[in-house]
Amino acid sequence: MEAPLRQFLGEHFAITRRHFVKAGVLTTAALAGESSFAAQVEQDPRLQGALKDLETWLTLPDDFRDVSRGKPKPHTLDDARKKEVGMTRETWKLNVISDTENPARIKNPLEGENAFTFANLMELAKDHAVRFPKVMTCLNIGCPLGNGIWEGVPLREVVWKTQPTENLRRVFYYGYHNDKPEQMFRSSLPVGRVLEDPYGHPPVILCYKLNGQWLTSERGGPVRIVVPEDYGFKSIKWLTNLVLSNLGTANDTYVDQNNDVYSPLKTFCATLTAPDTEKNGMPIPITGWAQAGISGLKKVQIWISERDAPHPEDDPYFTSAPWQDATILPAPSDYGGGYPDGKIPPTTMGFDVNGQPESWPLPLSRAHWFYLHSGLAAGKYTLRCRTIDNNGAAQPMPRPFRKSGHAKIETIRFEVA
Ligand SMILES: Nc1nc2c(c(=O)[nH]1)N[C@H]1C(S)=C(S)[C@@H](COP(=O)(O)O)O[C@H]1N2
Ligand SMILES: [Mo]
Repeated sequence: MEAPLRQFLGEHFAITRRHFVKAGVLTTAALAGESSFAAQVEQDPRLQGALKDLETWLTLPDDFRDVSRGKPKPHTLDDARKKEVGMTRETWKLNVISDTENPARIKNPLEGENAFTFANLMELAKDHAVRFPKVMTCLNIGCPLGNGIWEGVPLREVVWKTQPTENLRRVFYYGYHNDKPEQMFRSSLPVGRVLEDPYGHPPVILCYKLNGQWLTSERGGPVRIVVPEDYGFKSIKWLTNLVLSNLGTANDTYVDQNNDVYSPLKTFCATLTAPDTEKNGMPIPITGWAQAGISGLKKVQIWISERDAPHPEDDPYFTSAPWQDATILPAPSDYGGGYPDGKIPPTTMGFDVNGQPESWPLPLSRAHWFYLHSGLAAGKYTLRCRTIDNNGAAQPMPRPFRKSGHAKIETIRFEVA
């Protein structure tokens, strides 16, 4: 067995053992289970290969999938044009004003000569910069776009600079879109979420770095909003305007597209290596990723059934099926993402002073998992995988509706010859 895999298994079982000891349920059976499992992995070169091929925990900034609108997409403009329209750190300007239709009372709007610059942002960063892991996921795409460590200044620091006094209920914001109103992509938040961080979530930030590197134009640089617990549509790129408003309701572009804009990240999973045509009686390796939404990630489970086996119609989410627990990969020693040595820098939220995660899987980010099935007789089969969140809800519950974010149970058909 290769050294990294051996290390991975060693780490994994050390963590499992610690968990069992803590829970006071360490038994000789559990220990025997560990070593027989390690032996199985050792004997399965396909599983070893699949584990080795898994993407690193952090995605390289250039490997994120892109969800950019605009004709042309703003990040494709040439450097001279970017400079002209404020899409460089040297020329970036943010206007923070009161909404003309639903005015909030503010004493010090930031616009024109008084607009907020990148130098102003770096000044605030000295005292207020934070960084935290977050998976970027589109509400309308069934797969995370990438997992990163986002760095920035809490948005409230800039809101306070305007000296708001009353009638401020909502903050809405948009970015550069070729100066064409019909291309604007806008998002918004209740001011309370900007001013305070509920449930242990990191703050909403004006983000300027991803994985320790300046935010690229494609990722929304020089500055984008990042909302830790929400889907991607809240994290506006090429930010240019913040509007402080007394509007009492959401006015996101996504509202007009029949989306549930009050829906934070869901917990769900899918496969990366899935069976296709398998050999009779041979072990079947399965790997995948899982997203830990606002209710965390307790388990990933898989279920393989004979293709045409009947299932009760009143159980659309297969809750009565014999699901089996998969193994969630432990924290890696190399987080990837372009960090030197794959190490997490100090003072990253969710990690301790030594760069070790305070919990695992980390909330609002991505994890990987695997399962080794011992083998099946010839026939046609269906594989499904699902997550269980920390409240015990099995995917796609507790929020199964499509327009509040993807959570459908993945279904893979395969054959054993
Ligand atoms: N200005 C602007 N910001 C935007 C978008 C956009 O089209 N324009 N797309 C949003 C959507 S719907 C998603 S899912 C995320 C995707 O982030 P990414 O392109 O960095 O992966 O960006 C969001 N921010
Ligand atoms: Mo999106």
